[in-house]
Amino acid sequence: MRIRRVQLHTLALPLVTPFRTSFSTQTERRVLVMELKAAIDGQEVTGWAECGALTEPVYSEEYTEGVIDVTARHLLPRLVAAGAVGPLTAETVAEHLDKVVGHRMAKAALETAVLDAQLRAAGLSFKDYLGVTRDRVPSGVSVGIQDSIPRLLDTVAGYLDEGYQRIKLKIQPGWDIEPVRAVREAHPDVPLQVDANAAYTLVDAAHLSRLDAFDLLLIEQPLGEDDMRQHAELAKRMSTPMCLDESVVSATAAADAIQLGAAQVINIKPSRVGGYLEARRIHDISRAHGVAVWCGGMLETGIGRAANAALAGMPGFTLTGDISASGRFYKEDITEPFELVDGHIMIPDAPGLAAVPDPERLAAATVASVDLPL
Ligand code: NPQ
Ligand code: MG
Repeated sequence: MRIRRVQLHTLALPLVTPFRTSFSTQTERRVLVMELKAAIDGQEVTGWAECGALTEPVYSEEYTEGVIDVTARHLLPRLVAAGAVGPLTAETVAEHLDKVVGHRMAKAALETAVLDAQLRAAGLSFKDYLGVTRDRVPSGVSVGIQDSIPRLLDTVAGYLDEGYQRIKLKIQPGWDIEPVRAVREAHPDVPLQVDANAAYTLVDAAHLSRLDAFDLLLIEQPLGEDDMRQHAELAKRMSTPMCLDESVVSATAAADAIQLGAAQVINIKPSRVGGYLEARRIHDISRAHGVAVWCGGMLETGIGRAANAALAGMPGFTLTGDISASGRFYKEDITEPFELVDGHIMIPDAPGLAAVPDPERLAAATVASVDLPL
């Protein structure tokens, strides 16, 4: 393929309700959407992708302005140069970019847009590319920190009425035991898990082990991104399965976490690990070790939600993911909205990986666009 044009659009999408976690309170999602035009076997095709990075480096070290800069200066020039001398396919992108250290969310957006263009040119759906046989996946929801427990109970009840199959509660010091107890007492049988976004340290082990009383599916990322050994230590002191998110940035990190006993479950986010191909590698390694995985979310628009639904259709995704309906976060998505169907999200089977954004909605949400020099 020959890359013809790459644009990065910055979109501002208001959230239906503020989303509060231990690291931020978001009222708007500012997201980068990549539009990549390429010539493939004589066809002019457009590949779409979105980048998981937030505007601030508070979930991970990457942030939107940094993604634009590293893509323009260091990633795209290498890809174009590689395409000029040899085969450029989605499967070769990571190798062409491996001299650039880190910047996984930026790399993921490029690899994903190339993969989307490639699949469109081939008339192949991402579902078929992955060999997925399911037509839908169960849908879970991530519930932010609320102002009060009654407010939390109302919010959870609303999501259960909508049909969500699993509830994830954000926790942090001062908002953990009591909110979880209240939800468990109100819903004795609901599949329930918590996510701390690295808000605790090993000093909190005894306190965190009090969560063992609530029959949780898992506790997600209680400790720091770099605290792999400490997660293994904490896992010995809790009966609740340990799940890693921020710490698992690659297949190698996944293998380390499993070997060390730091993860009994892994939250797979394609953007966090450098793309869907590395995400598949983590799926395969985890499955080989009998470690369950599920698909995490970065408040994707329909572009990323479509691809995540296909990935979550793979056999090793045995736990319900954070692939919610578009309406969980957005009053109006930029693609055809994803709706819950009996608590499930349907897996798209159209050619390509991403859902194509509606041009009017895309333009309406776009606050800035850069045309990257080739
Ligand atoms: C997580 N996702 O699992 C992340 C955290 C998160 C659904 O909880 C803008 C973009 C704001 C991505 C806030 C969920 C975000 C964000 C929180 C991701 O840890
Ligand atoms: Mg998480």
